[in-house]
Amino acid sequence: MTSQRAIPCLVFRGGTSKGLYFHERDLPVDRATRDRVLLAAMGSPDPRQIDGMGGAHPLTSKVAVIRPSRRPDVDVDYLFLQVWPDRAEVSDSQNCGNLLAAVGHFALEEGLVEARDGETTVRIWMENTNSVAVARLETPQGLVRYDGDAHIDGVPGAHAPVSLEFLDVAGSSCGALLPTGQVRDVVQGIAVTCVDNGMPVVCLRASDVGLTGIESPEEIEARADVRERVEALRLEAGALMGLGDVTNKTVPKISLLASSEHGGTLTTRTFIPHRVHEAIGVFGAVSVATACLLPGSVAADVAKLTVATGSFTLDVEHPTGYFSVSLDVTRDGDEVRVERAALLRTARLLMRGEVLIPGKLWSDA
Ligand code: NQM
Repeated sequence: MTSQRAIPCLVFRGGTSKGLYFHERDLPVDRATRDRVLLAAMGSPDPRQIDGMGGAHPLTSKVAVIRPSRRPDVDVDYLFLQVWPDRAEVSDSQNCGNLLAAVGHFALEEGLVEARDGETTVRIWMENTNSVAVARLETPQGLVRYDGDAHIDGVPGAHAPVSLEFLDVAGSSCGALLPTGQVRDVVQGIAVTCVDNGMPVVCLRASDVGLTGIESPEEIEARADVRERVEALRLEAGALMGLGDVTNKTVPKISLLASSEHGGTLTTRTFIPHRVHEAIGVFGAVSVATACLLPGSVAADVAKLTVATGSFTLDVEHPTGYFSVSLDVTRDGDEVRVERAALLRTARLLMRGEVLIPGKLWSDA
């Protein structure tokens, strides 16, 4: 007899993040109970998450909840939940393209989708943003392959690639690619471009908050003046973007832009929203890359891009390297449409088993 409750769970690194992956059927149906259970599984609220599986950073305190889909042409539904390390909060207000990178692997490992010999395509409904992602994985002899030659910046070594493709993520959280209706706004006296191509992001020049844009995340986090300024700007921009009071939301992200340091399109330092990302999120990178293609945007100014229509690969630099985003762009007058976004990630199954939580958290419900 144990006072703990065991919940089946897989742990994956997805892209540059790490999280717990659950079948929806294994979690409480009641939302408040589910959130209590996930907080306990991660060890929140506690900045060190010492009594749980969380890694004391938002990038390693993430959850994916997966179920077979009832939608036509979709294999599985994926709900992303951000478990705050230091607050008793679980948020579904954003999507996560990094955990998404391992959703296809989970579906195959758990028998939700049958692997083909060679390559398997998994179609994923992203519940946070009501949009579809297509993941393509290597599956020689019907087995998920993890080893390989693909490297992504922010992750040591090389692994099997997973390609991700999105056909329509514009405005998926805010309702429009340009949520304020303008390509440029002034917020707290600073020129910004608010964009949502899968992730609500506010783009501004790093120099406008007193940075060069190539500081390390630690250096930026040490600057209380910058953190306060960015948060004040975020609260105002969030309301302008139609997201309401974003005090307890993880969106919008704030991406500080500067000219490319290593030959890429431009360089970024991104608040997610209170810590500074060691790299950049997947949809964060797609949104910043998209902003670079919008004439008149702050990002286009920084990137100094002359944009036409067609297919582009933009290299978004970040603190640990760069993130390449391929975009297919069409244009109707001044209106730019991103018809397709594609990128490469890697993912790895780290553990399968059961996560244990104090039993009374669930049975008391
Ligand atoms: O933007 C961090 C991450 C993310 C989210 C964040 C992400 C995305 O790197 O799609 O992947 O911005 O909260 O996991």
